Amino acid sequence: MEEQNMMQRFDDYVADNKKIEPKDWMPDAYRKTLIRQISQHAHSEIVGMLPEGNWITRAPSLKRKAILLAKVQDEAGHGLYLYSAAETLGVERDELLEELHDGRAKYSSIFNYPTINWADIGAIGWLVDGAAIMNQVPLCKCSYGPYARAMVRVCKEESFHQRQGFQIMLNMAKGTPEQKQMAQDALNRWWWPSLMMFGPTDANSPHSAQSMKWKIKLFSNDELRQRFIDMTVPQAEVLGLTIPDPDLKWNEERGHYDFGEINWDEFYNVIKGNGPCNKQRIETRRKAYDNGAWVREAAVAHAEKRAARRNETAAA
Ligand code: BYC
Repeated sequence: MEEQNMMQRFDDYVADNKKIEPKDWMPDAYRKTLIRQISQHAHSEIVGMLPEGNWITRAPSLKRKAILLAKVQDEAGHGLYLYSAAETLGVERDELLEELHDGRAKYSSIFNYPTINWADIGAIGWLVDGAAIMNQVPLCKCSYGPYARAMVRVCKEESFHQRQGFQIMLNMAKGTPEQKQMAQDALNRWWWPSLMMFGPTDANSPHSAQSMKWKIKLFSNDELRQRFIDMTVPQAEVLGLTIPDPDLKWNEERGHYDFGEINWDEFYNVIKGNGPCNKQRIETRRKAYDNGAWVREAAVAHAEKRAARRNETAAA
């Protein structure tokens, strides 16, 4: 009976768009889904630092270096807010990182592609952060309070990231013919993987229906993908670049762009661990974790010393 009442209260909260908070009762499956999604999101942020971090030392000017450094630091910050939000659900950060390191937890497919030249940094900011914003703005209104609140700041920072990427693309697209060609080549390589970021089609998305009932997801994978395409095509026109999809066409009746078939075999292959950079990404994260052990130990020792000192002062 008690459980039934709690379930009723939970359902009413979700229906009324009230936030579920860490100490509120919640169904086990809701908690598990949130831990899965928030931790995968956190992993995506910290793995997402790697393709761009690769270009900090090679950015073409001091100004670009400073901007890129700030962006990559922002992604680390996003990871921290998200791991903290996951911890409110009763998991330990170390457990989550272990799952990333041993391949049990996923992270966004997009970060398994290489950044081979400077235009890729523009394409990531423009397309990858653009897709991230499209997916994450609705999460600011999701039903779980700590996740929703973390997303507010993340989204503000992502919109700065998107603009810096677009500006790199604009500079290159309006530059020399070689620079324009580099920008086009980056668009060719990042377009389809960016569309895959939204996840499988609704018909093939096992978690969507339940997550939408719980208002963790407010829009489906296909809805958000379509919105992203509709927003991005006019931006490519401003850049004077061509989206690498011969089937892309405005559909007056639908009021949306029609687009070509996504290569789902490629998507599933990448999320199974067989993309161009999966092994390298996990290896780099593992090394970073191991090399950072002394920092974590020092921080704990420092906190213990301070607590002991506080106790001594209080006892005196
Ligand atoms: N890559 O039933 P579905 C960023 C998995 S960070 C890998 O639709 P769901 C940024 C999915 O996890 C970007 N895996 O699932 C950072 C599930 O697998 P499991 C990250 C994917 O959860 C730094 C299975 O496929 N954003 O933008 O309802 C620099 C079935 O899918 C992908 C977030 O994490 C994928 N693309 O919907 C710059 C946002 N897609 O768990 C930028 C929060 C699906 O059953 N997450 N899978 O083994 C979400 O909104 C949702 O989790 C998703 C997937 C839309 C991604």
